[in-house]
Order: sequence, then C-alpha cells, then structure tokens
Amino acid sequence: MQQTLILLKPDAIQRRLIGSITARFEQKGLQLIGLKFVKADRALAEKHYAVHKGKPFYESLLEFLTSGPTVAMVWQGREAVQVCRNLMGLTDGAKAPPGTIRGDFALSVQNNLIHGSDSAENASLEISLWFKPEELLNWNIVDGTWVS
Ligand code: DGI
Repeated sequence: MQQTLILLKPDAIQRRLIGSITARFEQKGLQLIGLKFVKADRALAEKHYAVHKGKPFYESLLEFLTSGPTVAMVWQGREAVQVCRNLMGLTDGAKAPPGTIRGDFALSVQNNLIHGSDSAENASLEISLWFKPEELLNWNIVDGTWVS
C-alpha cells in the first residue's frame, strides 16, 4: 500500500472546491488517513518547494502557498502516488485534459489548485513535513477488498 501527500492549495479553498476535489479521491477508492487545515508559513513552504529554489517563479510560488489556508491530506492505496497524479492532471491547467481535476477546474499554471507528491520517496518526505506520525490514522476500510 502506498501513501501520498495531497495539498488543496489556497486557490482551491478560496474557490470553495474542497468538496468537489476531495470527492474524486474518495470515489476512486483511495483511503484518507490524514487530514488537516493548515496555513503554511514561509519555512514550511520553503521546505516543501525546495526543489524549485532559484527558478523564476519560486518567490511567487511561496507567496501563493502561504497566502491562505490549505487542506493537507494523506491518501493511501494501491499505486497511490501515480493514481493521484493521474487524477490531478498536468501542471498547467490550460493543458490538463478534461476529466482531471486541473483539466476541469484550473486554467493557470501557478494557481492550479492541488499538489500531489511525484514519487514514493518524495511522498514520505513531504508527509513528514506536513504531518506528525500520530496524526495519521490506521483504520479498517470495510470495502477495501472490493476496491483494490
Ligand atoms: O507537481 P506539479 O505541481 O504538477 O508541478 P511542479 O512540481 O513542476 O511545480 C510545482 C508548482 O510550481 C506547480 O504546481 C506550479 C508552479 N510552477 C511550475 N512550473 C511553473 C510554475 N509556476 C509558474 N508561474 N511558471 C512555471 O513555469
């Protein structure tokens, strides 16, 4: 079973899309094991986007991520990292195919609603940035054998 970090970024909250986006992960069959409402500070945003340090859009990306609350979630399931990336769609909302979250709800490159870890290794790093171990819940999902 794989775990991945999903963030609903400040534009998703401002646009009242928390429910519509979260529904897609539930409907796919993934299991939610961590959930919180967080206003990231600069230090957290810097760690989260460390890989982009030095790029022209870095400062604006940090400003965006710290501009308001985010919903941080950990989803678990078979191939959860790639499954979530597929549900999200391409980074640029204008290029993301219809049927994906960004394809259906986003037009911008930066304000693209959602973050999802891009590898299992990054997922475990990012989960540890946003969650304490005791904030992740191990619970028995009753239809698990039907879904995966
Ligand atoms: O994993 P993704 O979020 O799909 O994309 P990423 O890890 O390459 O980039 C992280 C975020 O940085 C992305 O969601 C939006 C922003 N970004 C990436 N490339 C550009 C960008 N923002 C601007 N303004 N211009 C870019 O070229």
